Amino acid sequence: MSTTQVRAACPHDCPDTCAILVTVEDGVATEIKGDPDHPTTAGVLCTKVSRYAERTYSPDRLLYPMRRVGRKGEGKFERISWDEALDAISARLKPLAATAPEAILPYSYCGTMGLVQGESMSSRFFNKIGASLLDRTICAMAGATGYKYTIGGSIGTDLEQFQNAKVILIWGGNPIASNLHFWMRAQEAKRRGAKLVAIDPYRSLTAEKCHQHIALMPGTDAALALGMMHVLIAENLIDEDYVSQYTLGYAQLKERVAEWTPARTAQTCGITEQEVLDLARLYGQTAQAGEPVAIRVNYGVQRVRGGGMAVRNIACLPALVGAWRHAAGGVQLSASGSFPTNKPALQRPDLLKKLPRTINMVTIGDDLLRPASESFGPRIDAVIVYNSNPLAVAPDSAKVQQGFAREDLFTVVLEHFQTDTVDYADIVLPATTQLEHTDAHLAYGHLYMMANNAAIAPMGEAKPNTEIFRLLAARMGFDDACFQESDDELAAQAFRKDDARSIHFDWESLKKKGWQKLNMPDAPFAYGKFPTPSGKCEFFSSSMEADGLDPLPAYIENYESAASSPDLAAKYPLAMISPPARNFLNSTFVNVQSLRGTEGEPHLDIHPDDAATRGVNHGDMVRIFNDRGSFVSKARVTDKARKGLVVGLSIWWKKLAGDGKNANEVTSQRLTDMGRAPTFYDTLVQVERVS
Ligand SMILES: Nc1nc2c(c(=O)[nH]1)N[C@H]1C(S)=C(S)[C@@H](COP(=O)(O)OP(=O)(O)OC[C@H]3O[C@@H](n4cnc5c(=O)[nH]c(N)nc54)[C@H](O)[C@@H]3O)O[C@H]1N2
Ligand SMILES: Nc1nc2c(c(=O)[nH]1)N[C@H]1C(S)=C(S)[C@@H](COP(=O)(O)OP(=O)(O)OC[C@H]3O[C@@H](n4cnc5c(=O)[nH]c(N)nc54)[C@H](O)[C@@H]3O)O[C@H]1N2
Ligand code: SF4
Ligand SMILES: [Mo]
Repeated sequence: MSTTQVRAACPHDCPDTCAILVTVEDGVATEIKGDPDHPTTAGVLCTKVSRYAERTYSPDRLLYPMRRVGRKGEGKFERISWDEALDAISARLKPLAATAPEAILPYSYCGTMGLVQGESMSSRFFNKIGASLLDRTICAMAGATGYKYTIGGSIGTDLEQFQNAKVILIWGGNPIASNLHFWMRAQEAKRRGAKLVAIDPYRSLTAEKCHQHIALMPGTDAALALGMMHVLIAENLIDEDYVSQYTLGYAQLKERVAEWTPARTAQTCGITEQEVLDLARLYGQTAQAGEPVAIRVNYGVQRVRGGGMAVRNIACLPALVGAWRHAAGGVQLSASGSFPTNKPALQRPDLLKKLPRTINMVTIGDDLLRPASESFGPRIDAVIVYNSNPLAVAPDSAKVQQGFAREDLFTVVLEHFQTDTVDYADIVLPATTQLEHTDAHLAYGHLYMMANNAAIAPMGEAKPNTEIFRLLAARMGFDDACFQESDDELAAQAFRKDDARSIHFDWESLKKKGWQKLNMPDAPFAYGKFPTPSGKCEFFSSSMEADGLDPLPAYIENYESAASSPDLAAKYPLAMISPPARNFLNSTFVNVQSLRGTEGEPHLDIHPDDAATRGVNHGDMVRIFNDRGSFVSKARVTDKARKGLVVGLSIWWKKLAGDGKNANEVTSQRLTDMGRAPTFYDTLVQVERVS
């Protein structure tokens, strides 16, 4: 028997990008564990990925190409050969490419975060065609944009420093579920005496384990940050020296936050004045005592109309109190901007003959239903989906479903499993999993470049995304040399070698070692040097002004709230959020029996008072609805959901839910204040018991 150990990296859309050791016995992956030597993984994988072998070897894997034989959505297919599949696809794409290339749309997101199996050969292929570009904004763009205006780029506190912080604000995140290796550091900080505060409308698994939980209403974080700044300034808890040397626009900020008294803040957020005062004092006084105060701000605050502004306001706090002076102070949103990736080399935008239109992945529902017009351009006639499951994850799902059900739409889906989206495909192509292909990774929660080696041979006739696009390129007659490059050749171009941070990047040695930390200072902004236009932390942003936004921190109400839309709130009085369930990763893993078994069935958490007025008892089936649609879940009557809020942990495969629907039936396609991002948690609903 031959036993080897292969170095891999977790491909999932999770900040932690764990280093993995795969034990392979006679060509079969028999054990998957966290690399004990990798500092952030520390030998620990989450429950989901510990089940990666179960997922890879699942009898439900798609193993060969298929062609639809039933109606769209029915999910009936017949096996065909790769040649037949590639011929069928090129036969449909060639005439479109010749006459209206923008009628072709790629639809992809982060099923894998790999730089190679994500957007490399695929982008080359679509650029060569001149297909519509996809605005990949479904997750992080609101916050990234607000953060960029303020700090200059997605760079922040290093994960490996958080255990030394004395105060950690966990703001709009549930790391026990979605950022486990940050939680491990926060726990260590707690053991060393740090105070942990969760800011979250829901008493999540994480909020439950923090010292304090501030349960504000969804979409009011920007106001809380303004109120904190008000108190910090009023009580002289700011670092005058840091502010004068390394920030821009303090005088205007001071004027702006003057109106955000604790009373107004408390009223806006649905919390008490004392909570506002205590939070600002804990943060400011600890900083003034010379101790590191840190913020982990996550995606929960961003999925509302003012999501960009919320992150911007929060990102102002560390500069105000001089927290950046400490390696363990500051704020982490995403580390992705620390990585000097070489995307132009991977994706080859130079292959574009002219700049095509851009379709926002968030509005795919409306856009699939839009006719050709002067302003829109050609109707979308072909969609190639990979690394994504739009039928389950995109908002306003009824529209998405209606769009993909169009008989005249040609849909190709590259997948591991027969997802909700696959059910609407004309041609299905089987893709390899991370155990079966090569990739290079960055991380958005730590600072290591990562390598993934293929551990086992592809299952059935599955092929890596890269190989599928290579074959399609050949079928289309694209003979540019870039369509010949191997996955190793692609991976070798993943990071720039002319950047001080990744100057030591070498693919062959990264493959052997598995991981390599970037060259970065421990405290990135201890002496200012923010990558903003002014080089300072910008309380006042001329770039925002130029982009038609308020240049100062502000509060932007939700589209849907009692304050902003009282008529709507009269019909639909409950705010609904649908954050990640612990055992799923977006809609990935929902079909893994053991993990779905742990989640049980779709639930809706509802406060006892809100349940009582609706005659809803614990365990009742309830219908959650608004003008966009409805779905059914089992009610859990619990004060984990604050009053006025309901929580449906997500993202369920529709077909694995009792009523064939999920939370995105009621979410909207409206976009955020900046970054063109979704507003999943800016949703009002009503709830009723169903018999
Ligand atoms: N297990 C698991 N891990 C995941 C994912 C997953 O699906 N499952 N998804 C991955 C992806 S794609 C992403 S983007 C990240 C997401 O990472 P996080 O942003 O950390 O997501 P959550 O863990 O849901 O934490 C969001 C929290 O924000 C709260 N929240 C909702 N609305 C608001 C609000 O308006 N204000 C505040 N302050 N809080 C609010 C929710 O109640 C929830 O507890 O996680 C990644 N990791
Ligand atoms: N209601 C609600 N909706 C949400 C969210 C929410 O919190 N609430 N969160 C939003 C967020 S943050 C995000 S990031 C999006 C996530 O949306 P998506 O990125 O679409 O994430 P997944 O649902 O995990 O779908 C990824 C798919 O890619 C497939 N895949 C994985 N690896 C490969 C590969 O190598 N090749 C191919 N061809 N396929 C592969 C997986 O099998 C899976 O079906 O959802 C968003 N939708
Ligand atoms: S999903 Fe996140 S925590 Fe789990 S193994 Fe992957 S990177 Fe690590
Ligand atoms: Mo995400």
